[in-house]
Amino acid sequence: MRWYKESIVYQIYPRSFNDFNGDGIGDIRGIIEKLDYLKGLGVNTVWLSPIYDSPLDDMGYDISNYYDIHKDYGTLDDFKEMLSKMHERGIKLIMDLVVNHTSDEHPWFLEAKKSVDSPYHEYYIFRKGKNGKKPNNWKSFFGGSAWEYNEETDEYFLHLFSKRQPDLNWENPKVREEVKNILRFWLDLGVDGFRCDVINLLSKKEGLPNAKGLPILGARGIYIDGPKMHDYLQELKRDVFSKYDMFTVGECVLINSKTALSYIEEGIDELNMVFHFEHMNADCFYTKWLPRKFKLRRLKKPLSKWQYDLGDKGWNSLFLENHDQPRSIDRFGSLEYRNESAKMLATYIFSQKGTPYIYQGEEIGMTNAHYTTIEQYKDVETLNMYKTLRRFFSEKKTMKMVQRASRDNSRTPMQWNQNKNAGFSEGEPWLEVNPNYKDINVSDSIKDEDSILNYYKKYIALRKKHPVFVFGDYREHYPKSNKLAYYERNYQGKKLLVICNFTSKELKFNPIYDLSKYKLILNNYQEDEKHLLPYQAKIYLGES
Ligand code: ISL
Ligand code: CA
Repeated sequence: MRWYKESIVYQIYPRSFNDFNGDGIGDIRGIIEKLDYLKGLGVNTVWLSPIYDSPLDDMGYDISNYYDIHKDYGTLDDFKEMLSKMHERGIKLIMDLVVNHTSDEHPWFLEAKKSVDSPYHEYYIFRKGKNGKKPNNWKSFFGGSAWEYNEETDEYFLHLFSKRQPDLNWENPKVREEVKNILRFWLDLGVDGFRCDVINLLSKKEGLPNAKGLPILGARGIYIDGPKMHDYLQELKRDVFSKYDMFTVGECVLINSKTALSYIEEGIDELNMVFHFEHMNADCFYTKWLPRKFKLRRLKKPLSKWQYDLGDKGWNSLFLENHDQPRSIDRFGSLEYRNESAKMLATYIFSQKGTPYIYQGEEIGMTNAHYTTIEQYKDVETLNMYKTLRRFFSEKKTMKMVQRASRDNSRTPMQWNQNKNAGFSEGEPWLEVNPNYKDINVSDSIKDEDSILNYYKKYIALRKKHPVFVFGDYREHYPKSNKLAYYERNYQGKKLLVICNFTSKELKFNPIYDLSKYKLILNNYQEDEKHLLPYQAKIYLGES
């Protein structure tokens, strides 16, 4: 099966995409309205962030009913209509599968916490405290301990994310059967695959031993890529995945390429690809909350490593943005050269070997929210971190950190046009629209020949035309440069040269090849000089 290799995925964050009924919240009918837009862009797969029933403590990554749609987004019938209209347009749909944890309002958990005798008690991970303390030293990804006290049973339960997201007990075969049923339900409706949320956290080491060393990093092998990961994934593959024409992309926190291959290597195929985050440290230390200056080498090095390590053994996923990450222009490009740098970043990331994932708004060069007061933010992680940081830093310093790192940076409503609320909603948007929508929006981008959006369209069309974009192998030049990104791709006698200037200055470089023998097939400037202009990106095609 290779269609996932030829996929160009567009991620929709439904709450912020398009509001049809004017209640300020994006919805399924809003998505249906924009399918022709997506078709026009040229994407052929959509990944939809969670739309299931949920109290929305973590904006849907806390599910209370896996078999129904949240009323904010519509009904199951709306969903079926959307899916068939996607398929009519040749667009596949992958759903978000969130099964490391549920919501604390899921009926399983409501039962589980009542009594140790409840059949659902074993669905979750409850433990007695140790000498009046928590069961172990595990930390939540959202800050603080990963344990919360449950009075009814005088125990603690595990939550690797917010305390309203209790972790499921994958040791329990009943839990695994429940998950398979959920998968079958959506696959039987015609869904084409899953993005599997924090999938490498499913297995917790027996005895739940303390993590050693740094918080979270020290959890490798304990609750990150734990001992039974392969057993669980093999079982899902055997009983479900292998029975459908579908693909999976596993979101894997703190994973390296070697461990990734143990899941995705062709022949193993427990997952088809993973999202890793090593390149997201290009401007921070392991977490966005510990910032450092962006250096191109820190972006290129991990990405190239994954290109080489996966080689022809495994398939990469290519992204710079998603609903958890601030906008890439603010991080790796330039607000001053917004148009040029957005095009350059797309050229750089999506021309590597793997499946491109475009996050909504990335294709028009949307930028960070930069709200000025904490009340404007809605994301649970942001609000938790704000409280924690405020204990150590001034309001001003804390807000600066929030403005840089918050997940709401990429969750502001999609900017469709210059009308009220950027055309996202007739009502009061659930999260404030970025005021720059007058300058940055879809409608103006469609009309402007030179827009980021039209560059994306050209780029996608090229990618579809030349198989070397999809299947070519990867070789990097000037790996040490902090200014220039340059790599080539080779396939069946064709060679692509991808050349990007990551600086705001003109840049001289030695092109290695005689460029007069190559055809310039993409350029984010009209000019074609020997040197590169600020944030210039070029792609050449020639014979190997
Ligand atoms: O976004 C992060 C921190 O700012 C990441 O650590 C993130 O929490 C991690 O990549 C897991 O993300 C996924 O699972 C979370 C959910 O909040 C994220 O939105 C989701 O992408 C829990 O389900
Ligand atoms: Ca709505």
